[in-house]
Amino acid sequence: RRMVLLNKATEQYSYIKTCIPTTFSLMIPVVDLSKPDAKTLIVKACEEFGFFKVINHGVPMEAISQLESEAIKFFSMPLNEKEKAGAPNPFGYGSKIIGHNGDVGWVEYLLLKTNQEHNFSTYGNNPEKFRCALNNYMSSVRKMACEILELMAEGLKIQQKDVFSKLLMDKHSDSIFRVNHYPACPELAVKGENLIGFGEHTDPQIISLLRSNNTSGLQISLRDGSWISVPPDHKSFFINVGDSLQVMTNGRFRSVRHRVLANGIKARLSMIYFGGPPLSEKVAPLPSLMKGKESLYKEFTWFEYKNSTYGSRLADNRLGHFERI
Ligand code: GA4
Repeated sequence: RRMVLLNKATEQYSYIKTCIPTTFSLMIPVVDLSKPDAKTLIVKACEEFGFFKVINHGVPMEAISQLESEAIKFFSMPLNEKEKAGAPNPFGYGSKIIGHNGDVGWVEYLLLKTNQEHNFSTYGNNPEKFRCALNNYMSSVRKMACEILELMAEGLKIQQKDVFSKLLMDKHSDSIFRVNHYPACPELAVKGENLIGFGEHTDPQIISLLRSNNTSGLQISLRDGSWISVPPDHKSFFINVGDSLQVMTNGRFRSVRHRVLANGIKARLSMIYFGGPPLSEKVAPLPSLMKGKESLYKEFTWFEYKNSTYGSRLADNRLGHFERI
């Protein structure tokens, strides 16, 4: 009887059969931001994986744990309380449904704009505390994002150090913040299958900075299409190259395909800062990186790319549409 109920609860999600337990990869690049070789390692990691882990990131553990505890409090409220935050169209609380085109996952989440005041009065029991924790965390993570983007510019030998970072610093920067909660799903262990928490995709923005608790689940796809599990590390940040950065580097950096599998034993909580350009910004290869070569991409603004993104399915190859043949 119990199994039947549980099956009902998860049948609408896509199961994928992979080997359990997943093997953790030891090949994920680690960049120590306090070391002089950081810029070289970042460029190498962005070319090979579009993904790396950052230590000595400068975000105070205090800011991280404060936001984490506010998020845990929020997600532990009854559904009707959480729904008071409003539906995620595009900013608010969402459960199971991702985007507007039929994607679902074993996840609930909060989506927010980073440079716009939200009506926080509906966020949990102490909205002011939540708002402070969020603002504090976001400004610290944006600072790290800019440091990393400046190291990238240096590593790519671009004269203008702030070519990328200025887009995140712009007051019209279209950056997003997301908190994902993947509840533990105990029947998975019984069935010996995996359940998709967040389906495979690439991030459309420039750069994404992810921090999670110590629960596994994140996987990245390698160039050969194989998936590797990222060992969780609650003290570090994981950085993704987004589609826009792939375009700005004319394909030299790769936006990484990634996904999250639900965990049978522990809940996973992740918070991600998606650094995006202003809507009116042209997303195009930097002239100094073309070296006489043609752009691999058609011209588009972030507004145009974002529009096409929101009309797509999670797993779609969104850049394909903008490639020059
Ligand atoms: C993936 C990256 C970010 O989480 C996000 C996601 C967005 C959403 O959840 O609303 C999208 C997804 C993301 C790409 C394709 C579309 C839009 C869900 C979806 C099916 C906030 C973003 O910017 O793009």
